Amino acid sequence: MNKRILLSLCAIVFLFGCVKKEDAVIKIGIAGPMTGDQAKMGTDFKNGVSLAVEEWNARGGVLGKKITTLVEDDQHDPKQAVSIANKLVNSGVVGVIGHFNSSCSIPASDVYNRAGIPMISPGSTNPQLTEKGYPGVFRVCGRDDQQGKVGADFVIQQLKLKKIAVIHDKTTYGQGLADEFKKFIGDQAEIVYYGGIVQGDKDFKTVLTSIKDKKPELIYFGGIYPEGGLLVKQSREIGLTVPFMSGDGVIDPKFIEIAGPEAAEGTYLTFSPDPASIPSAQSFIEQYRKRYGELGPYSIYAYDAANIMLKAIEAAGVTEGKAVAGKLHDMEFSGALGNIKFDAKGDVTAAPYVVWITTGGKFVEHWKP
Ligand code: ABU
Repeated sequence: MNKRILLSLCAIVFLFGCVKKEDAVIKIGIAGPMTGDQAKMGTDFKNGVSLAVEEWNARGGVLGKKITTLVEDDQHDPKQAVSIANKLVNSGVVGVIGHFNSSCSIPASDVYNRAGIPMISPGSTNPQLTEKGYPGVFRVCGRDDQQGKVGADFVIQQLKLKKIAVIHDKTTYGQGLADEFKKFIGDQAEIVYYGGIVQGDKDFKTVLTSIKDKKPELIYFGGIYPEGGLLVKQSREIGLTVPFMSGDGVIDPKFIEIAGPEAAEGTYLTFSPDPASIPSAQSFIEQYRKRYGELGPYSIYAYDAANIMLKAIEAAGVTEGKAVAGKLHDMEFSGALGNIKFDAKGDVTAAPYVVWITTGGKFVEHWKP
């Protein structure tokens, strides 16, 4: 055999080996903020997905193959999100669970859509994510036009307030949620202040002092817990004692830790009902606590998102994105959160937001619309 034929044979054997190795496992991407001030959210995602994948692997995997996860950190930065989306696509993932921030999920969804890889976000609530009409984009959480309405209804119908200040963090999620809340308040109350802060800033006393002068009865914040905690803490420090209200980006124990339990007392937050009262969630809660400690707000959403993705792959009988997305659209899934069905856009058909209150250093369900 001459040298050239031998080299060609070696190349074929090498390539065949690579392909075989790629096909030996099914890869699922996990994307979110794994480092930085929102790392708690990324960690909750990773834990929830990992638990689901361990359970599937203990039952033999999916389509006869073991499942592995590739975890990527978007640092809640849209550019980084696009970069890691490309990295996940090039690494051969067949589906992605992520991202957390709407400002990351939305640009990353362009990448996954081009590659034909389905994504399920456990926690991105900005409406734009599913309004693009991508067939492979899903979320298991609700939307900000739903939670913004519940927040506004609570303030008007329950608290009967007439003067409200609205702050946001200028992000897709934060400003979007603040605008939804403001839209649903409409002319039912006076918005005495509306403005943005910069995510990552640490001193908000100047803006809080301007707000104090306007004498609002409540401050609504669209944003995430690092800034939410500081805003509440610093408002108390300048003698601004009116209640705060925010959304699902703030409902994490980190908020209470940053604000301090005394300052956080009485803060209202919109989020889904407590999984502790959902019968189908009990086994997940027990297993998660044993493995990782107390679950975060989106741990159970990440767990359900992973199970849904794997059930769709199993039902499709292949990992090809179009077939999997078709199953995601067609099937009804029974998860830890209960039954989940996606509509034509990739949103869940039911998103029951309620109002929680922070009391005694804990979050407690407070009002149901
Ligand atoms: N929904 C909570 C914050 C994440 C996001 O939608 O940006």
